Parts: sequence; structure tokens; C-alpha cells
Amino acid sequence: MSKFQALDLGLVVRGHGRHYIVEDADGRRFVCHPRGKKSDAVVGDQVRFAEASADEGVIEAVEPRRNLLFRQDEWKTKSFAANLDQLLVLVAVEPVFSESQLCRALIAAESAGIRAAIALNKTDLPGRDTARERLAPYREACMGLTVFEVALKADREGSRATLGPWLDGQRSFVLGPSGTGKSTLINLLVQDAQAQVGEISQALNSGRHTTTTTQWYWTDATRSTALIDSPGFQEFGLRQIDAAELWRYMPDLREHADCRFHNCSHIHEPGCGVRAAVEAGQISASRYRIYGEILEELQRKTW
Ligand SMILES: Nc1nc2c(ncn2[C@@H]2O[C@H](COP(=O)(O)OP(=O)(O)OP(=O)(O)O)[C@@H](O)[C@H]2O)c(=O)[nH]1
Ligand SMILES: [Mg+2]
Ligand SMILES: [Zn+2]
Repeated sequence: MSKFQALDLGLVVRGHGRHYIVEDADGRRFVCHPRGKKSDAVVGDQVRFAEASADEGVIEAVEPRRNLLFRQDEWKTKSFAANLDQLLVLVAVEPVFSESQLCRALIAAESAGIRAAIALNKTDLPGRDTARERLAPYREACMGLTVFEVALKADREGSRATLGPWLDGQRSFVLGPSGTGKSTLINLLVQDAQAQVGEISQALNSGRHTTTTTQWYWTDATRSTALIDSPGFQEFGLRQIDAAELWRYMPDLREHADCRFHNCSHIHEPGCGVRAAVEAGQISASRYRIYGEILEELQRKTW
């Protein structure tokens, strides 16, 4: 029997620098510090912890993870969360989303083995048709993804009905650029969440992120459905991915990677199935362009 088995098992629901909020099986919450200097727990982790008082504890160990969603920029690795069932990438009609960032988030999920869906928010705004068109290559017919359309603030009931069934019973991470409505979604589905929503920073046009920490919310009293709110991201490095493997994490490229050379980079080789599919309009030109950009970035890696 491991020496940790006498300890409480808890779920990390929030991380804040050197301390964590850990929830035990009864829903009690503890402010926990990690034993020793190193703190590598992330939201969604199961941890073994020792109670130090009624509401404080010490994390002794992090249990093995089922998966970990993270990005790796040039200088640092940023873990989003662990042990997820699914990822909801939330984009909006406004601010206009970067397709490159959308691709990157989806690649990170695919390589971590986490299923994903996209939701387009603020469909009450006039740019809706353009945004919808830009998402066409991601829909079921092309890439097998579900693309939801919602107006989390303008049509609360409709949005709840659209997303509710997909989220029900799952642990979903909500990821997206700043200002897309992630916290608005949390507030819609979680009673008393009171996640701060970005009216103020938007009014000042300061470009500041409203949400600054990743946080776990249960939508129901039985704690079977969870939503994880996160700060908007700007950078999304994928340095964890081997350049030669990149295409495997883009399902539309993967589907057509029937190439003459087994180590085809799908950029310049003759007899490339991916390029043929791009020319035939079966792979979107913008997705292929983004593939090339990310590939170049990964090939420039200096280690
Ligand atoms: N027009 C419109 N605005 C919306 C809708 N949903 C949310 N918003 C607004 O979008 C702004 C940003 O919403 P937030 O929920 O704070 O966005 P966020 O993704 O949490 O942003 P960060 O925390 O900075 O990452 C707020 O002003 C919301 O009121 C919608 O359906 N339509
Ligand atoms: Mg937010
Ligand atoms: Zn090829």
C-alpha cells in the first residue's frame, strides 16, 4: 500500500501561483500548498493531500493524468488543464477570430487526445455570415467537427438549448481568445458563478483580459457536469509537436495524406495527396496555408 493512500483525494479546481484550491469528494474546499518547491499540479488534476486545518492542506502527490491540454511557446510551457473529456473552442463574430489560433487550439486538443467542438458566439451581430463562412471548413462534412452557433447574451434560452446536451455529463474546457464570451457562458450555465464579464475592459478598449485564472465550475448539484473557464490567449505555440507529425493532428490533411513518399511534408514533394486535395478544393486553402506556417515554425526550432 502506498504511503499516499491514507491521504485525502481531491480535485484541483483553481490554481493561483503557489497555492491551489482543492475540492474533496464531499465538495469541501481547501487552500493547498504543494509539499516542497515544485508545484506542477494544474486544474483538473486529482491530488493526494493532507489536511492541515479545517480549510487548509498540503498537496503530497499528483495522480497520473488521463490527458493534459497545453501549449508550448518559445520560452514557456503553459498547461491549461488535465483530465478533460472535451474542449469547446469559443470564437465570436466580434472580435474577429484568428483562424490560425483556432487551428492551433484544435491541433493541441487532437494531439492530447481530447475531442473538440467549436461554438460561434454573438450571432446577433451583423458580421455573422462572414464568420459562418470562415468556419465552413471545420464543419462535419469537411473535418468532422460540430460547429454550434449561439448568442450567449442575446439569446440565452436558445444558447442553453444548443450547447446543453453536448456539455451534459462531461468535463469541458472552454478555450478562446479574449472577449469571445467564455465567462458569459459560465454565468449562463452555472448558478451563482459570478464570473467576471468583460464590459469594463471592452468599454475602455484596453485589450485587457477579464478572466485571469483558470477555474473549474460544476453546473449541477450532483457535480456531474463541469465547465472550466480560462483566460483568453493571444499566443499559441505548438512546440510540443514534432514537425513531421503535424499533419496527423489535422484530420482533413490526414484524410488525404495518401502520398508517394511516406515521409512527405506535403509542401513540395511530387505525388502528394494533400496538395492534390487542396487543388481539388477538398482541403481549405486557408487551413493548408496555416499548416505551412506552423510547419515552418516547428522546423525553425533550435533544439
Ligand atoms: N453582442 C453580443 N455580445 C455578447 C454575447 N455574449 C457575450 N457578449 C459580450 O462579450 C463581451 C466579453 O464577454 P466575456 O464573457 O467577458 O468574454 P471572455 O471570453 O470571458 O473574455 P476574457 O475573460 O477576457 O478571456 C461582454 O461584453 C459580453 O457581454 C452575445 O451573444 N452577443
Ligand atoms: Mg472571461
Ligand atoms: Zn504529401
